[in-house]
Amino acid sequence: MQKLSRRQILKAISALPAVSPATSVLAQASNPQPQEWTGFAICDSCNHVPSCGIQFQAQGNNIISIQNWKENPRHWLCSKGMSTLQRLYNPNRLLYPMKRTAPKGAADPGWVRITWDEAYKTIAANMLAAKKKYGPESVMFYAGDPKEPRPSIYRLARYFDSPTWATESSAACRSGCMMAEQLNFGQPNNGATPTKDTKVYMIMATNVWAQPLGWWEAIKAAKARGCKIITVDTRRTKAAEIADIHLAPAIGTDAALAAGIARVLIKENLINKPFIDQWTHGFEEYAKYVDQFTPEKTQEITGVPADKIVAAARLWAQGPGSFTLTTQSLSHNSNGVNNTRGLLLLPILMGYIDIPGGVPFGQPPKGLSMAAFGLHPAMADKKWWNSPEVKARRLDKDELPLWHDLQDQTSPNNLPEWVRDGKVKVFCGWGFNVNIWPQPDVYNDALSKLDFAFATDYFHRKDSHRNMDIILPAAMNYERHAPFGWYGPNIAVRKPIKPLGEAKEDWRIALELGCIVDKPEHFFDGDPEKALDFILHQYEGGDLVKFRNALPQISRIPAPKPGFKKYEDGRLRPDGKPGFNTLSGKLDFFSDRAAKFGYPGLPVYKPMTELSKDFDFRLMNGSRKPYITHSKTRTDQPYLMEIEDCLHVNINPKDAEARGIKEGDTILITSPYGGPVEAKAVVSLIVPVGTIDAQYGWLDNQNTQKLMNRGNRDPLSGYPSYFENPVRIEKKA
Ligand SMILES: Nc1nc2c(c(=O)[nH]1)N[C@H]1C(S)=C(S)[C@@H](COP(=O)(O)OP(=O)(O)OC[C@H]3O[C@@H](n4cnc5c(=O)[nH]c(N)nc54)[C@H](O)[C@@H]3O)O[C@H]1N2
Ligand SMILES: Nc1nc2c(c(=O)[nH]1)N[C@H]1C(S)=C(S)[C@@H](COP(=O)(O)OP(=O)(O)OC[C@H]3O[C@@H](n4cnc5c(=O)[nH]c(N)nc54)[C@H](O)[C@@H]3O)O[C@H]1N2
Ligand SMILES: [Mo]
Repeated sequence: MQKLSRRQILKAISALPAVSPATSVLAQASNPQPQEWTGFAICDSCNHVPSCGIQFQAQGNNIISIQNWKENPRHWLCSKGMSTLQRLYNPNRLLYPMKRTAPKGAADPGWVRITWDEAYKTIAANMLAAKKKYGPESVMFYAGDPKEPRPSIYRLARYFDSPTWATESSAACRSGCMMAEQLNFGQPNNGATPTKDTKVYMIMATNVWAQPLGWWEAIKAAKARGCKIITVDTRRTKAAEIADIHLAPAIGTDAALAAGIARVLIKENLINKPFIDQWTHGFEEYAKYVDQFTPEKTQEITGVPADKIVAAARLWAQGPGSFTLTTQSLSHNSNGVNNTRGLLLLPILMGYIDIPGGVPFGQPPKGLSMAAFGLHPAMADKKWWNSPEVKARRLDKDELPLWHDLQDQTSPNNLPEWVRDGKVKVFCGWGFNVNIWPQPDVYNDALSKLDFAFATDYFHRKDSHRNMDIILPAAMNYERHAPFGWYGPNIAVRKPIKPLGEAKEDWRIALELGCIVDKPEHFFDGDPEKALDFILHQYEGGDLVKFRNALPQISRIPAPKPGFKKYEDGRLRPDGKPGFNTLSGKLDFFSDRAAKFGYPGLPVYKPMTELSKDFDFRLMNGSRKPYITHSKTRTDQPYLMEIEDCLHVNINPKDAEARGIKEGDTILITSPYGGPVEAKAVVSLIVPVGTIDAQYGWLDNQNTQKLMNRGNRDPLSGYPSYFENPVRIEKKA
């Protein structure tokens, strides 16, 4: 894609009708000035769903300014949110459907503009042909990190009768941690911000810069109230610096660290034995397992000093305690799910479960699921997804049996093998980024061998779209109705502008396609507003128009009353029995579900790939920065490029000195699997000796995904081990 300077962007923005002074004078002569009005949108720059509210001023269909939507529970805008107007009015936007005219493999696909009618007809014909010839499973539906389109694609896949539905969350992201939560707690639970009753708080590998800004304010306020903080993070981040105790385990050693802390708690009789006896399963086995993790042995494995392990255990016992685990990185190593499970046993050992100041078990309004951003069972038809007949047709059934059991999204990490074996023939993508994967060329090669592929996106992406047959222009956050923002029982509906060019909302694209390949009555006649209204009407008083008329106020839908110890009276289980939603009905130290599929029942420690003489550094490939999101906030929002315009890698001062590397030097990173990748060195204490960290999402000779071992995955989740890579570094001559 063409690179744009900030000046070029500003020039292009000012050339848009009604923003340019020259046009507006002309317009005034013939037409009255377009009316000014206030609109409401939801930011999607980091996809920390549900995301932050934006209020904007528009004149006619042009947005002239944005500001915080102060009635929205999430109303702090960060640098990424602030620069979304540059993305909206970026002259490189994809605004029309395009089809390729050159064969796959050609250097230039030869994109030409087509009508929506031609695009839909071609796509539908290919989907239906593959369904008839190879079965519905051969048509794969995929959504990238964009969470917002997902409910409509779920529905499309369901009525198309294809369970081959995957997302970036089934390839990577947080569902690995969520699996750990499901195994220990029986349901997703990534903790909560500390309340006034919280005496000790554990930040588990969660990056401040990856959180909505309000989270950090809550941590600072808790600290000021006297709440003690323990941060478990390999790097010395802001969250580590605010901590009373910072535990910095080597990558992928958290199960050992947790076992070491658990051993101290048990030996010093600090655990909550009555709670454990009544509400947990497998404690005796876990206690026996952790006995080998003496503070000294735990130090040897994790690098965390033995006295800090003991001090952390004693501090943790001074609860009530709670935690945040919104991280993805903890689950992105070859023992990721078990490392996460290990840490998640610490609140269970103390009985900090659903008590004031402890770990709440939230009860969202019935049916609303955080993971899918407003996805409602009535919209998704969860019964269909979870039926044995549909589950049996999943392509990941034998590869990842535990994942398959717990999740309704298919893991797509074996896409190349499925294409090779003729299992997938057509690819339908919304916001698809081939560079989320280790060795992206392997995936691109597979895409080139499909019968047909299309993707919707804000921009044309040279890597991801190289093997697409059609690309479709997606409307941006300011231009769409769907989905609504959801914050507990609070619902934020939008008041958008009309899409620029011929862009369409993702929901509209999925629903309109559904009308063609299936029946309009299943797809709200292709209208996203009707779909939203349908979801809202599942609740007493829910109504799209009513909620929109109430803006800027946020509307509320009925939700269960909050309360504590919900496990005592059956509020956590669908069958209404006391306990938790695991196979044992209790909180699981030992997971019968994991054991049922041949995995260890306990969250065991397993060593990471060893470093060697030739590859003597560990590369953490993907730590978040405040102004970068994945692959997308580069030339899309050029203001952010001014802050950082190429791949930067942190290196510890000791390592830098030993290698004669200075701040700003160009370094080359090589692994057994690829490289060299070029980066600028930042000499910083944020990383420990022997470890460097990078962002992913930079392209070409800065693309760190080429350094990864595609075969090294967590056997429970199938997730790639983004944070575990042995590499070599050298200063570029
Ligand atoms: N090495 C390494 N790899 C990783 C990770 C890591 O930490 N390290 N993290 C993993 C994680 S957690 C994630 S979430 C993924 C990132 O997931 P990706 O899927 O790479 O996410 P993005 O780069 O945000 O977006 C992908 C594409 O969607 C387009 N897009 C954005 N919003 C929309 C929309 O609303 N509609 C449409 N149609 N298109 C849209 C963007 O323009 C972009 O081309 O990467 C994973 N890969
Ligand atoms: N600005 C910004 N915000 C984002 C995103 C973005 O790209 N940019 N992406 C969004 C998405 S999709 C996601 S999934 C989240 C990700 O959010 P996070 O996972 O919180 O962010 P990361 O920086 O990848 O990792 C968090 C921390 O884990 C530590 N860590 C890594 N490996 C280990 C380990 O093995 N053990 C321990 N103890 N610590 C470890 C890292 O040092 C890092 O500080 O952020 C979301 N928010
Ligand atoms: Mo993610």
